[in-house]
Amino acid sequence: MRIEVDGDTVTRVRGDLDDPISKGFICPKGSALGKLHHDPDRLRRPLVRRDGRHVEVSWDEAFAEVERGLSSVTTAHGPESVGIYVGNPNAHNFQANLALRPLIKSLRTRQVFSASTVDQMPKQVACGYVFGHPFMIPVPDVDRSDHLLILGANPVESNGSLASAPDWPGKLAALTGRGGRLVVVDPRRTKTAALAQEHVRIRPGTDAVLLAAMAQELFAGGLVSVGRLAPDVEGLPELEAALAAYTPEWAEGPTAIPAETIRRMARELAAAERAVVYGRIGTHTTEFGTVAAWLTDVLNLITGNLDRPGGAMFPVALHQRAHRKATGFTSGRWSSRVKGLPEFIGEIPVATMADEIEIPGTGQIKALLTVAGNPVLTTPDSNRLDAALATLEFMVSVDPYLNATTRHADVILPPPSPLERPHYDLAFQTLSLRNYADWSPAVFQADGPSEFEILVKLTAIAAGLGAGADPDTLAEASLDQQIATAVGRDDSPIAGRDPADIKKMLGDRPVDERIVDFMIRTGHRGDGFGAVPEGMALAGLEAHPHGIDFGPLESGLPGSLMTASGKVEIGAAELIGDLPRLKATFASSRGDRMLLVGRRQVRTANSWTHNVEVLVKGKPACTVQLHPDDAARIGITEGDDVRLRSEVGAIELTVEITEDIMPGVVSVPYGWGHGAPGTSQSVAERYAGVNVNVLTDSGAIDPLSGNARLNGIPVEVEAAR
Ligand SMILES: Nc1nc2c(c(=O)[nH]1)N[C@H]1C(S)=C(S)[C@@H](COP(=O)(O)OP(=O)(O)OC[C@H]3O[C@@H](n4cnc5c(=O)[nH]c(N)nc54)[C@H](O)[C@@H]3O)O[C@H]1N2
Ligand SMILES: Nc1nc2c(c(=O)[nH]1)N[C@H]1C(S)=C(S)[C@@H](COP(=O)(O)OP(=O)(O)OC[C@H]3O[C@@H](n4cnc5c(=O)[nH]c(N)nc54)[C@H](O)[C@@H]3O)O[C@H]1N2
Ligand SMILES: [Mo]
Repeated sequence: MRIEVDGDTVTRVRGDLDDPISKGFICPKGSALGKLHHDPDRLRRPLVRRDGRHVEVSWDEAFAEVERGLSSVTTAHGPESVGIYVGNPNAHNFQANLALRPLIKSLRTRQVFSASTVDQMPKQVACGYVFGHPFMIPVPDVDRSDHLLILGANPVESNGSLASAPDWPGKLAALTGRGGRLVVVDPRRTKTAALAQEHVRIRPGTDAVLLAAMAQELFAGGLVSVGRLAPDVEGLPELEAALAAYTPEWAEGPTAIPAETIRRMARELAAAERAVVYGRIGTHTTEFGTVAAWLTDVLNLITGNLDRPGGAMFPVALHQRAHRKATGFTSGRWSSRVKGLPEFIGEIPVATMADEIEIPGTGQIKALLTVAGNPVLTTPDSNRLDAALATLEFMVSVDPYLNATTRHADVILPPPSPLERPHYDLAFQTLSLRNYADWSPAVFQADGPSEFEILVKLTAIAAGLGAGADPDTLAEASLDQQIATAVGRDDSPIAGRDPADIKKMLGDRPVDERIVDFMIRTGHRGDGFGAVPEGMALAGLEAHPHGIDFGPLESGLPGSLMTASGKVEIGAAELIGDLPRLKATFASSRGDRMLLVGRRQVRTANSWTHNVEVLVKGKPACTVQLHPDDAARIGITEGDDVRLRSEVGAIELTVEITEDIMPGVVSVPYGWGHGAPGTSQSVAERYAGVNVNVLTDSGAIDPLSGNARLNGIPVEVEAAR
């Protein structure tokens, strides 16, 4: 981005035309960054709750309060009684990426929750089993594809998820412009569907059924062709056998897609020169999210499109090591206390967080940390969680806003704004449709601690070092540790080197930046601290202020596989083992109740950008969409207030009658429902909307990943009285 300033004031934000990846494309939220920075409601100083009100205090007072509150809980109930929830913005912040793992470790608790289990956990679990690592996620190589099948995603408005790229509208237009075919499967005619040659409406929650039937069609028709990877795949015969009964005729009932269409979709996919299947939120946040996530890659594999240009490919980040140890994927190393739900990637499902707070017993959560998360608006059965948070003995939030979640906190620690920290895409390079790297310096200097320092300070407090501990000392020790480990490893580019020399070569930047530099220099393109003279270091990246394009994605299998067998384990027993549940669930009609799905809107980001006027003003956005046939049947007309009722709650909002939505389905956007007592977001309060997660059921999860069902929720629809 190009950010123009006049002293302390942002005067203009534009895309960077010289950026080789974005070529100047920017989304509305990016251009509002200045407004976000200047938002008077954004917290600049820590808040502590005194006599039921939040008051500003100094950083020292705030940390002392954290130490007091946390140690009182751990002394009385042990470390297991402290929970932590980490939210989505952490993934966009390299400082949080670096600091969270040590923080969680120092808490010595298994009560670890994140937004992953209301999002991408099903894909991570599926990829964990099949490719050996939950962060080895293939992305659709849209730029070189001839046939793109999108399910349950609306990248024209969301800008792509687990598939990062600027300008999705341009990419999709280019694909169809060069004669490629775009097919979108979605119960709603989205802006993405509007660009497609074919929009297929599907009954919510049934993507796994559709994908199973498409794969079955290819097996049964002798149309499977794995190609180059054939010797590196395990489990295909088992998969074929397991899918035999999942015919298009069987799938027609559950999905509401004609068998003939399913056959044609499968055959077109197989016949295309280079094709790829890509699914997201609508596919993953369902009762069969993991199976659906797996089956998308089954289709990519059996059509010969896995790990080849135009198909599903694996990005490689600049800082990624060339050699990683293959250990395979395990889950369920422990279980949640109340419901016995298995652990995945070191955390337990956030859908059960309220259970862990409410239900007494050893290990009951008495204190909670939230870091960049707003679970009261973003996780299931919100009213219940909201009430549960009010019963905690102690709560700390690292967050720039006093909102639906943080209003329960005893201490709120606000990080600097995004313009007051440097930026490096530690997480999203590994999900990018092109290999690239970019370092953006901070625009302004922060006048409080960086988010890295805040999190390291919390780590020190949790480790018993006290609120007076110097975060730098702890962070330096962690960097020293990383250097020591690397010099001791045979496969490291700095094997056998003197740690002190390496440390010296990192110079005197802030320690979080030196950690990034260290990762880049020991990464697969790194300079190895002199071992590879033309290799990369952070300084070299900085010398390219517009970023560096390392080119299109490259094939990496089988060498990069991390499964224990070294093969693509496409027939993993855990995944095949869930097919009977799919069969049983859809053995008979599930009735004709209306089903609720979600939607995202281009000007908002989850629950937290609603306090910026330019992003919320205009026509009310938080409406329920209903098909005209349903509206007529229920007796509702445009603009009426409608009541939606699920197993767990009810909300009322204005109806928008539209042919875009499939009959039998209603769509409500998520992230809304602001203005609870004790919050201070004056703009969001005026455009409050309602919280759709009042309707989502914390008991409805995908058992393979613990992910919550956020789409395909049975609801009653009636006129509000
Ligand atoms: N019904 C339904 N529910 C959903 C979804 C859905 O589609 N439907 N989507 C799910 C998905 S995909 C996700 S990712 C989750 C998101 O769930 P969360 O991560 O819980 O929610 P966000 O709205 O992203 O909340 C971010 C919080 O971080 C704060 N924040 C913003 N920037 C920073 C920062 O730089 N540092 C810190 N410390 N805090 C910051 C904000 O003020 C806000 O309080 O919601 C999920 N919930
Ligand atoms: N503007 C904007 N951009 C965002 C965000 C945001 O809040 N606003 N959030 C970011 C985050 S955290 C994420 S994870 C991504 C998510 O990115 P996407 O997955 O692209 O986002 P959604 O708009 O939720 O798309 C889900 C689609 O699935 C459809 N759907 C619902 N149920 C089903 C089903 O059963 N089957 C099928 N096939 N379709 C179904 C819905 O109608 C909807 O169109 O977006 C990111 N980008
Ligand atoms: Mo997300």
